[in-house]
Amino acid sequence: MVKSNFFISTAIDYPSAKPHCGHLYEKILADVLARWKRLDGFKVHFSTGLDEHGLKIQRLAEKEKKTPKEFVDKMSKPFLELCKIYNISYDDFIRTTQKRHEKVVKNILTKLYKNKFIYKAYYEGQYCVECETFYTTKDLVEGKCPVHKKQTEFFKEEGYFFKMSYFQNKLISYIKKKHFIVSDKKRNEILNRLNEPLKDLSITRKNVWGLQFPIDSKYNVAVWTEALINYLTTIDYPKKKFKTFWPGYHLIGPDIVWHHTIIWGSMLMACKLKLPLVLTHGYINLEGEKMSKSLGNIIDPLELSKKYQTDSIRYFLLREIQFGKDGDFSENKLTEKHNNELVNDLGNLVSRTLTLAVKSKGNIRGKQELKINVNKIDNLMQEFKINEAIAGVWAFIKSVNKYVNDKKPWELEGKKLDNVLYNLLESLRIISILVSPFIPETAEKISKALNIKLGKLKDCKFRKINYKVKQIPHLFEKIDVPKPINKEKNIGIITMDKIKFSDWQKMDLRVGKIKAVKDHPNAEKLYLLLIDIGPIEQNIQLVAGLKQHYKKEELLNKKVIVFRNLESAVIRGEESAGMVLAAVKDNKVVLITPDKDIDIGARIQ
Ligand code: ME8
Repeated sequence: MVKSNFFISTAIDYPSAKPHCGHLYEKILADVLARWKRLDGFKVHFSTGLDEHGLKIQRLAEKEKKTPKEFVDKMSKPFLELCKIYNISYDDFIRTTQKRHEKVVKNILTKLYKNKFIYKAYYEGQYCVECETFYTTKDLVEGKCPVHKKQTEFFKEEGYFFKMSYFQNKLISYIKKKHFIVSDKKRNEILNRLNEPLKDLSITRKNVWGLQFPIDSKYNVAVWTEALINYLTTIDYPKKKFKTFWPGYHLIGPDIVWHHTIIWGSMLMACKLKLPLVLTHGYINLEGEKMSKSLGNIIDPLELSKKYQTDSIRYFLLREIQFGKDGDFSENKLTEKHNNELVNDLGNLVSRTLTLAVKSKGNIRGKQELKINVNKIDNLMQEFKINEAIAGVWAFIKSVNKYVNDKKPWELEGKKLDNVLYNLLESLRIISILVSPFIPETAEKISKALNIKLGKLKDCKFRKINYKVKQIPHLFEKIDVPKPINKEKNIGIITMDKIKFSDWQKMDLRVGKIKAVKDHPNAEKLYLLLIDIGPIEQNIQLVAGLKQHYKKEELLNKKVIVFRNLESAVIRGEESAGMVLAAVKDNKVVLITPDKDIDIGARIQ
């Protein structure tokens, strides 16, 4: 019997580059929530997919000399592969270039037009191509996009607008009264932004890759306006599936809450449709900075899956990071969780239980001696406290391991042994159900070893079962703790046959003085240094990764050693004509400064 219906969606990703661990994290979270609801007897619709229109895609396709459609067809592949490899149990993978989406977009926009919420006017503003979003000058941080820290572009054009401003008060009172934005922090952030007058939304673009605007064929629909409608496309709006599943939960990252609450909320209000629930997770960071294609600091989850079991990666992300909070990606922590909790706690329990059980003659009977509070775990899952729910399951696994140690079944025989085995096998059966949303492959392996079909939440009770157990290979193998990436190398001794004096002389190392320090316009961690290297060449520009180590004023007028004749390079759009020498220890960078008396331009000999 179906308990109720549950619709969960992820954001649809831009296929502008390969997926990264942030995309993976969102899909795993949604997958876990979908799987848990299925275990609980709900009818589930879980959608994920790709946001395939917009200027960003158009420009990337041009660069590769492909049509935008050819480009997204190619780029969709790793996203589909990601879902397959990581066992993302979606019911629908939507791509906004599919015909079915065009129909629903047309339906919704025509409705907005008929309800008199669309008009024509001029728009001018700063546009971030990375977020495909207009910003007011006030929103910009030091003149750049607040999310991507990139230079915005100025656009002015005539186009169509959606009367979003009309919904300002309705949105404020809805957000205050209803369970709409699940995170309190995000709810307050949005309410704060709504203290300022809400502007109308530009919903069309000219000559930009997108769906045709149904009201005026000279225009295309702006990518966000159309992308949000994917949530209705995936449930066949306005047909039966829509009636079954709407409204659902939108699981998204922190950077797109405004789009999903204010833009989407007002569009839905204008169509007289119910509003969904908006659920936000945190960022996956790398060394404290958001992992993102545009910042270029990504971990490729497809590469990662060649090194670690996907269940170990899923487990690490879910167990280590508190839902709603940011978390750092760390291979060391992943390995630690794998070795301690998957190999030692779960893997060993399964292997020692199966070893004992295969020797038994079957028809194992006993009395329940172990306890688990499934309701408590279920309540944690209802509150999206996924890491605490896993901790609850692991507390049970640890208690079963302790039970084995206390009972010493290898010293027992007959009914006493049967009793312990009964408790162990029933515990394993319940564990296989409870871990299945988090580590689905492992759960399947356990249930196959027990020779039973994976059960549902209602089956998490001790009962009488006739087991025909099979031994299986170890679920997890221990892995070595990865070596730190910045491990210092022992350079070794150089003999005169390996390096010639003339080689050393080829390096033009000079004393220079920093005359000016500016932020690199396109990179968060970099400075542009203007360095005086003496009367012959005078000032040269270098790009230096010193921002995390020095304030601008600490660098100004500092004497440094410049590696002058290193081939110059363009780093994120800025020329760098050499390098400054520095000593590095434990990720701390300290510039090598020559004695004050030495002249600028002097060569290091
Ligand atoms: O925003 N950690 O696409 P997108 C966690 N197409 N989540 C992250 C992340 C990180 N480091 N980086 C990105 C878009 N995300 C639009 C969505 S929906 C109608 C349109 C999350 O590819 C991000 O917050 O830039 C978003 O929820 C999802 O990945 C897709 O990001």
